[in-house]
Amino acid sequence: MSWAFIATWRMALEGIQEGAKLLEDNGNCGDAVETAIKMVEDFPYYKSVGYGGLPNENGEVELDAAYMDGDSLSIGAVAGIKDFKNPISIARKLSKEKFNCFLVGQGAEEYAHKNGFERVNMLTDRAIIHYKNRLKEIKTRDLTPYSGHDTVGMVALDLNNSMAAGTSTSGLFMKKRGRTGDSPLSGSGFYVDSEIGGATATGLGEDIMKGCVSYEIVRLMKEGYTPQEAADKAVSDLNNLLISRRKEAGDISVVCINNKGEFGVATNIEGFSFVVATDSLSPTVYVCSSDNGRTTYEAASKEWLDDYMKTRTAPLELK
Ligand code: SD4
Repeated sequence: MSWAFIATWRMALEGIQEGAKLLEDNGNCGDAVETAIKMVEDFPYYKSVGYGGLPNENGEVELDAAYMDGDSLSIGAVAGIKDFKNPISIARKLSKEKFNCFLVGQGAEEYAHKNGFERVNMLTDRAIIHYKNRLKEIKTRDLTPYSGHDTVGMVALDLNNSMAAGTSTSGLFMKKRGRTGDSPLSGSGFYVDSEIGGATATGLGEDIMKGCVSYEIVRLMKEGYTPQEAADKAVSDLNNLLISRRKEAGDISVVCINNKGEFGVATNIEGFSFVVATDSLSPTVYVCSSDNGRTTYEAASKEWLDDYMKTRTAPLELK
């Protein structure tokens, strides 16, 4: 019997470390996912998840999150929710509902309020500085507002062979009010089936949604592909399809594990990082490269890791 825990981006490291302890002690995969994602949501220096997430073009932090139980296939999700501390917990609670399990905007906020979830103003002073600086840059240079995006997505397998997946994001910086990406959408931002495996995606939601890439990876694993083969095939097929039909493909990165605890990762960008822990691997950050539809990765160096935290927490000034 094995356990495994995987997540997108370096920002998941502390959460994966905590969740790995739970899984090692025979804890539940859903508790591991929720605990770990809450840690990412609560860390103010991550600009794309939870508290400290960057706002939409109106200066409002609108958050998306989802939770899926791989045993029952129950899904809960929120989109465009404002001023609640832990969207992942609201999504998990919604996954227990038979109806009305994906709520947006005001409806999600009313549900969260009624169920006693903690309210917090999620817009930090640091995010306001990013917002003001970006407004100035957009005026003076021809910048696309849609840069900077690091959704956290996680998949866990516990010692009872149960699996769960979760995502949480503030979506794209400077998005239109109400814009929703792939992260809360089943099959696109995440999918998990305890009898097969699970996957989660990060990148340009508008393009990830065109290929339902997380579901596709799980489907390929069911057909017998290893997690690494399934991830590479799903990402490179979608990337090539988008290029052939539309001449360009946005960023697409995925991580996945199967129900034996084997993992896979794929990306069409340079520098995608992920974190993985299993019963035979302590929590490790890897950095990926992509070459012709094949993804390779190596453990992040100490310099890379030091630089990551230094740049995230560096003082920020109004331009
Ligand atoms: C979105 N996929 O809202 C999210 C953003 C993201 O890494 O993943 N960033 O489109």
